[in-house]
Amino acid sequence: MDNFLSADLIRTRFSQAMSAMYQQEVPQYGTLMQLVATVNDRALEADIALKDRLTAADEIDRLNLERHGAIRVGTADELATLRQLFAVMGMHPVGYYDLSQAGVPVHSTAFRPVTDAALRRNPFRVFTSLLRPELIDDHALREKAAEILAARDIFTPRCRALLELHQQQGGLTDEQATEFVTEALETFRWHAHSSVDSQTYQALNQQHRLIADVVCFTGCHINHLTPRTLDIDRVQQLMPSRGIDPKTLIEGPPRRQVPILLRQTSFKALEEPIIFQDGHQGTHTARFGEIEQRGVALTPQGRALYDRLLSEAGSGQDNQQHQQHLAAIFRDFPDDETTLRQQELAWFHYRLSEKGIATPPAQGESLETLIEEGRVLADPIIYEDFLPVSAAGIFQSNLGDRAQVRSAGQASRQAFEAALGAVVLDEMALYEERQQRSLVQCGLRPD
Ligand code: OOG
Ligand code: NI
Repeated sequence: MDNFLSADLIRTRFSQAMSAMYQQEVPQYGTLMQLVATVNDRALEADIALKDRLTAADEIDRLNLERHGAIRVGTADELATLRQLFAVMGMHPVGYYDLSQAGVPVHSTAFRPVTDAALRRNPFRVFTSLLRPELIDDHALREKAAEILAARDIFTPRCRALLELHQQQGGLTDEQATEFVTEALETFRWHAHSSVDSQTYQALNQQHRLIADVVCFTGCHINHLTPRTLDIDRVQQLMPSRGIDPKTLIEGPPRRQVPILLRQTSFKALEEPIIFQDGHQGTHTARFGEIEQRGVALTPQGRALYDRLLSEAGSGQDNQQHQQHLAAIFRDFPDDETTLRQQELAWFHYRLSEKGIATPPAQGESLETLIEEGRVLADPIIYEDFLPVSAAGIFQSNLGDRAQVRSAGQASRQAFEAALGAVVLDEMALYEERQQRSLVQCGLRPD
């Protein structure tokens, strides 16, 4: 049916509406956005080749838009309904992240677009965590949390109705999509009124800050949004000059010639006033701002090397020292596209050059020869997912001194998928498929 709005467009409208709402709710996030825009402009001025590349790829206009956000939910029903809500926007659950290993009582997935075309239009993703109440060790408190969660509905009735309509019709008209975005946004709005009394809040907060964050409100407020920066080191350095308090370390790999995976940093969550059911006033700390810089996606071999080097590098107390140390350790990770490709450490998208279109690959010609002759071009496939160690670092930076490291729970992908009502897609399989398809499109048979 042609009169339905595309999922890509609904996603774009939704991410823009979310951005506008969040900038209003958290003015410091607006300040971060401005800083990012300034640093991006300067990076483009300083690097004409980069500017040309982004212009050619049609990315300049979308440069300062958010690349991801994050939420935390409390029940299987909430997670399953979110899956339907994000599906309307062409976002599907990819990957399973177990954060209990890092002392955070949640497990997570990322709702994101999966096809080349959808990612090119708008790669907006939402990192979505489900609370694991079995990690609350006080039995009575666990029951109480379950009771509070069972009594709330984080979706508006109209949002639920539109989800049903979408299922019946197979899409939404322009008008319905507009209404859908407005209604869906309500789920992610901040509530200055907690849905519990101050005592319950304190008890849950004592167990773990995240438990209070998930259980004590009537929605699953967006807890951060994350624009793309072209120079994360620079933004990290400049944050204090704009009155922004950054987390100590930039997470992920070091700065490199060929960026890999994902580098992230954030400012620390703000202490915000809230009012409890019993009229008492208090504060809650959940919302922050983050920035990210993405590089090429790694194959399983590449990822294994990354994980090994990262754990070898360990953590640090000072960002500059940590980055130097990381850079030294990561000398063992090849840093040019040709080697990354030939050693099958990273995924690439292949396409025919003009020369290749004029003289298409013939049977028996090897990919290497075609690339050497300039008939086939290889572009890095950008990493679209998240990194559990980095995510844990972001969580931890907001849990404060009182955050005790809890006993690690067992990873429970099956339980997560049962709650979700679907299996999560395998990110490696998605990257591999995209690479294979590009080879087929070049007239090459993938091996
Ligand atoms: C999510 C933290 C993880 C990321 O970018 O790795 C994350 C949260 O605090 O809910 O957003
Ligand atoms: Ni994030």
